[in-house]
Amino acid sequence: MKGSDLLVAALENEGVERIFAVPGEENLDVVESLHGSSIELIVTRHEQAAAFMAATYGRLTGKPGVCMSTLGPGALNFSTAAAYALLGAMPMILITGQKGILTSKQARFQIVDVVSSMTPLTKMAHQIVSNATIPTIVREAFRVAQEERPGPVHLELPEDLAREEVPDIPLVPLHPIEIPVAHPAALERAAAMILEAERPLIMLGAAASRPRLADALSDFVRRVRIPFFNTQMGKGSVAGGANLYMGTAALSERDYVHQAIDRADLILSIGHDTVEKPPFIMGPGGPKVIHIGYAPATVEQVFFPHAEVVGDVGPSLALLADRLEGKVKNASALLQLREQIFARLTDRATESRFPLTPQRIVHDVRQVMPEDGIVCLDNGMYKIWFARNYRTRVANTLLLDNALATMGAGLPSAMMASMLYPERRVLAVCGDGGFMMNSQEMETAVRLGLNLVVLIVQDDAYGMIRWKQGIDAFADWGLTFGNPDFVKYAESYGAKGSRVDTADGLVPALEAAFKGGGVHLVTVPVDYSENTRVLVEELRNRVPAAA
Ligand SMILES: Cc1ncc(C[n+]2csc(CCOP(=O)(O)OP(=O)(O)O)c2C)c(N)n1
Ligand SMILES: [Mg+2]
Repeated sequence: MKGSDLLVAALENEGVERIFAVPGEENLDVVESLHGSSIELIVTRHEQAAAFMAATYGRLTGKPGVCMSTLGPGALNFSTAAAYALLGAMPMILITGQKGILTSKQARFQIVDVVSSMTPLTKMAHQIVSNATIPTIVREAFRVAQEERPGPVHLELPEDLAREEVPDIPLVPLHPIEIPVAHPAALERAAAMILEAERPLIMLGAAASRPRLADALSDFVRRVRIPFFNTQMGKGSVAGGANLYMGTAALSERDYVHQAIDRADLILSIGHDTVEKPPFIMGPGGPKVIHIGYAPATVEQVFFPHAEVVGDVGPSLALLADRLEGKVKNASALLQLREQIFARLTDRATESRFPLTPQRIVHDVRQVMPEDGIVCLDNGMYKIWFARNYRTRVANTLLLDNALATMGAGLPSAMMASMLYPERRVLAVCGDGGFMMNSQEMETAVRLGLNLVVLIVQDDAYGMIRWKQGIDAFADWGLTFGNPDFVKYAESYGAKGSRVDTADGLVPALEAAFKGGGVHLVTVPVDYSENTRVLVEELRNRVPAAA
């Protein structure tokens, strides 16, 4: 057995099913060890996509996804996705190769201090310097990546260690870990505050979307019957609570959902992670906030809770519901605002304008997606519209990144969702800018035989930045570009392609794409004049709610 065999055995011990990679020569021993293992090697066309896929595996399963690259250039291509997983709290293991550390046969060729570059982007970054430590380091890496708050861990395996013969070193067994539940005093304090509140409101944040939390969270909302809104990354976490949903805070203030937020005197913030763009701005005189989370809140200029319930969120919420069920007399105080909030959100959702309005695109996508269908967004202007207007009823059915908010993750994250849930409809929604940042992965998607539809929202521009340029009264300059013929582009990968050229053409195009199976790209032109009309002018004129 050599070092790479031991590494792969340790990964098998952790239940790893696949590794996403762009290998370099420094990884070749590991590649050979994978050959004889139960782990599938999936090569991508850019390291960024490999790591975005591994991170999304972690996000959707709660278990670390694994990706691998070579030293220097390959490892540096992991940087953005490491930050994506760190900010987004997605468990992931990044393995990179390195030149030998015992000799220096190629001097400094391709050598970058990768561990140092990964240190600020991961929960832990470590060079393996002795094969004897592989079993413990791998076990520690998975534990650290998976435990709250989850995130990426980097391991560097130099090629001479990978090649070196090792004696049979026992692997470290796994054991289940239960996180402590919140202290009774914290539960009593929170319960008292909620029972005293006149206008309570629940906010579901990013950590509310942890896969293991879905049922417990839904039970809590159903038992206490307090209306809820969510942050962008908390979207979709309550099943069956549709009549208590008040909206999504896609903007930090002045949106219609803020009519409820501004009036609330108590916000029960479940799993809020301040990596997200603020869902509302706290200030003196605003509502009281109780933070419920796996970890204590981070105190920020715009978020400073008055009480905390820290511990395993699911069981802690059950204990809180035991103290509250049937007793929250003001639970529905804010519920009457619901109808007027939704009336505003559905405005122009069916308008027959061509190019299509963003509202129409969101509306039409919802028509073709079943309840359990998964929409994965890249980053661009349409993300605000989807976060605001797309209704979700099943946890983790709208995957977006409101943490690093990087472009380029939409397609890889949808590919991962499609691999994990081949029986569900999966749609990537990308701008023409973001799609082209990782569009080469169309080849990977076709090669893997995925069923996946990619919708490109086409405005021939970096639309979101162009919009902000306009808001800030800069001249409309410099942010447009040309595009390939997307239909031909898709076809050149062996995928299918279609173009929407009428206002009513999106639903049939998406239906046909899903029914046809395989990888299918649909491009739809968008009329982004709605960005300013609604998100600036209309909301500017909205009368803020009196507290
Ligand atoms: C990797 C990366 N580069 C730049 C940005 C800044 N940025 C945010 S949105 C955006 C424009 C996105 O353009 P596109 O994908 O075409 O979507 P649109 O806004 O036009 O719908 C840019 C450049 C970013 N978030 N991530
Ligand atoms: Mg664009």
